[in-house]
Amino acid sequence: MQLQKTLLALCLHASVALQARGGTRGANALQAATLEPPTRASPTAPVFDQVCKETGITLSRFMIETAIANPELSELESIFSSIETATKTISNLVRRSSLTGLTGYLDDGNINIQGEEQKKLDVITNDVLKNALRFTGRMGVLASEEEDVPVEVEDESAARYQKEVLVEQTSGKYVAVFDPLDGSSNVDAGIPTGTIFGIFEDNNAECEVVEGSDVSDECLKATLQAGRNLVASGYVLYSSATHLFMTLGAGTYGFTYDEHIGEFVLSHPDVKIPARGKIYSTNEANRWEWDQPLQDYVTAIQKGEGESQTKYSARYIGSMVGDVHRTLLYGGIFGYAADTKNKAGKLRLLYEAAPMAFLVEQAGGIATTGRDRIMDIEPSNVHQRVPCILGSADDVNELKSYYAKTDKSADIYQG
Ligand code: FBP
Repeated sequence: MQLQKTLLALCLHASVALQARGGTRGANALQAATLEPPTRASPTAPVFDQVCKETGITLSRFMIETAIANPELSELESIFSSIETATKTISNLVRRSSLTGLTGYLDDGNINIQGEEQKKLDVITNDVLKNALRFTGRMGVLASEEEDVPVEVEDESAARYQKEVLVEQTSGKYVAVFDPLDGSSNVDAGIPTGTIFGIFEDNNAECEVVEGSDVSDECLKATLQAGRNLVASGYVLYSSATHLFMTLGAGTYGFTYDEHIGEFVLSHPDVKIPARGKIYSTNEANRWEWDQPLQDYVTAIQKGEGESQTKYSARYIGSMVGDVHRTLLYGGIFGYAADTKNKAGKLRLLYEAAPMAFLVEQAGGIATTGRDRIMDIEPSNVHQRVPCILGSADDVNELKSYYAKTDKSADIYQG
């Protein structure tokens, strides 16, 4: 209850700030939320008694206040600052790519572990984010869509400064999982793309660098964690505006990049996904290869024969970040289901589905395979795929009701 009061207080202050900056969104956020019961203790939401009318609440200030309210999360401040710097750089690289020759594929036609030919921007954005996270000195392991195996980050600070103990660690190192440029198949056409990230705690001290050998089991264990263990996740959307949406487990917050001051500024406090929407978003070209329950559900909402008796409209960008962002704000349902070709769907559990599921759940929505909660799935492989369907609670529950009427053994995805 105290958390709700604090969040409401936060929204109130944020809405004051927004009104000062001419936005009205805050007012709508003052609704009670039905959050999934957290598996980790929720942090205390930051409170902003005063807001500078010119600056608003920047992401840096949001994280400073979060660290004051939750000292055990203080290291997330530098981690988010590194993500902010990296994604501002990526936003610039993507925006100017047609001018700087950064469109297209790598000259050597490198294929990543997904079997996809890597774009120039896939590799460059991966390096930008990887380096920014490494330089925080807080990371133990990094796992990326563009890295075949998790990258162990060696702590060279002692060697660099010839000092035994340098940085007092209030908690163990962290693990970052990320998709540096989601939807990169769209980037050369100027279609929205994004970066997706998730942060886990890595209390696994045995994760040591072993020169020339494969990734140690300890480091894999540190990386292969279920979504419910995430301490933070978010995405950055590179589109008509650059938005950063994030959660620390106490609601979902949206920031918009203000080029004038070079800061992400709070524009969507305490995001609440509408309980039901009128939009479905999926690659319908796969429809005939889907499970029957999914085909029946989509037919019903297309014909206006679903629970709401409303004819749904279709929207599909083909970049998960873009489709999830719209779904968070407008409501409805987004998904990349299993089909007879992709028996586990297409989206990757660790650095696409789980981080997005955390955000959606914290905004009052649901994320499922059709049967199971995405956040509870234990990954067994860094690049493992999972059917991912998420969105408004009423819409996703309606879809789940179609699966519930059938036996799991008939499903394409057997988990
Ligand atoms: P990457 O671009 O990071 O590989 O992500 C996969 C993705 O592009 C998602 O963003 C998107 O939802 C999906 O694949 C689109 O797949 P399809 O082209 O088969 O509809």
